[in-house]
Amino acid sequence: MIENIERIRDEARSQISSAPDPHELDRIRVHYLGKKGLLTGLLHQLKDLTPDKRKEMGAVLNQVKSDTENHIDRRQTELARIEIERELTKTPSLDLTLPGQYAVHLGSVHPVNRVIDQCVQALKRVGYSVATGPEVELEYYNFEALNTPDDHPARDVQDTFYIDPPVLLRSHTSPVQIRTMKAQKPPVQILAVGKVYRSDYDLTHTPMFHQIEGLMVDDNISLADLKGTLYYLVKSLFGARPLRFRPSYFPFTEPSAEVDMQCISCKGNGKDCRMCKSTGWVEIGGCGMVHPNVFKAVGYDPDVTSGFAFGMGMERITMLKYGIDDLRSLFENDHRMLEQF
Ligand code: 2U9
Repeated sequence: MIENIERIRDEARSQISSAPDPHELDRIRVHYLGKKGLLTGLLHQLKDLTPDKRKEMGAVLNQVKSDTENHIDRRQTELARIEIERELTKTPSLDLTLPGQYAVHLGSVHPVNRVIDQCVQALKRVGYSVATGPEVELEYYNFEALNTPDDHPARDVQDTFYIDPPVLLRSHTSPVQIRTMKAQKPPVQILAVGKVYRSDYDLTHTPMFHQIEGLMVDDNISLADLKGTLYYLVKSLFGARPLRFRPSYFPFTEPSAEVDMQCISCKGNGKDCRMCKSTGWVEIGGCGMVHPNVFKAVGYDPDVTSGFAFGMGMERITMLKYGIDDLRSLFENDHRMLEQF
């Protein structure tokens, strides 16, 4: 029996050492050590031996079995290493010059943010700094401190999103200026930039849009300062353009005006012009001198302090600047549209 064991051991060793892959190695393991394997078969034959012989042969057989298992483990590790080495030395292992499988869409600044950045940069150059405030506001800062009476239509639930009165979503960025003025004395020269919310949805209105508002407060601030600032801002966005100030009404400014810019598409002649509906002018925002009641609400003396304010909707300015005629395209985030900017 011993010769038989040694022959099987040597044969197993040689086969294990030359096993070319893990699959073949497994086949060899089953052949010798499996339930019906050669070494397992010899173990079963032990029962036919005398007790002394069974003990002796049993010890030899167990040693051979354990040696064979160890041999298989070592060959398995070796084959795994050979496989890794083969992968690493493949030429070329990884061709970095191959084109990717998918087109990579690079992000870009949204056109609305681009225009906001342009406004902010232009106005920072003439002394403004950006102030911020909450989008979830109180009626007091959004309306009351801005001289907007209780029965003003803007306060209606039809126009303003109330969360739980007096808590609402700000309908303009003006509460930022109220908070800033309450916290500091004149002079004040700030921009309030950000999202505002109005219950309005049609082809030209969205329930959320972006505003930029400017406020300049000091002694002797005049309507001429306001006009000069707006001419400057328009020049930096569109190039020098004629402006038109149409008298208007806002609760927080007096006098108040709506601001029109000569149409950049038809240059003001209005001929078959879609941009200005053939009027020669496009509305770009509103403005005015800060109402004395607003100064009183923030603790400034309206007899010594004066100031101007203006406001613009950024989606509208973006559409004018880039000739976009569908407001919805600014909200769809379609790559084909955004990649053009
Ligand atoms: C304070 C005092 C006055 C900001 C102003 C406008 C006129 C205006 C509109 C433009 C288009 C809103 O986005 S829009 O619909 N804005 O017409 N905004 S004056 O006046 C202020 C602001 C803050 C303390």
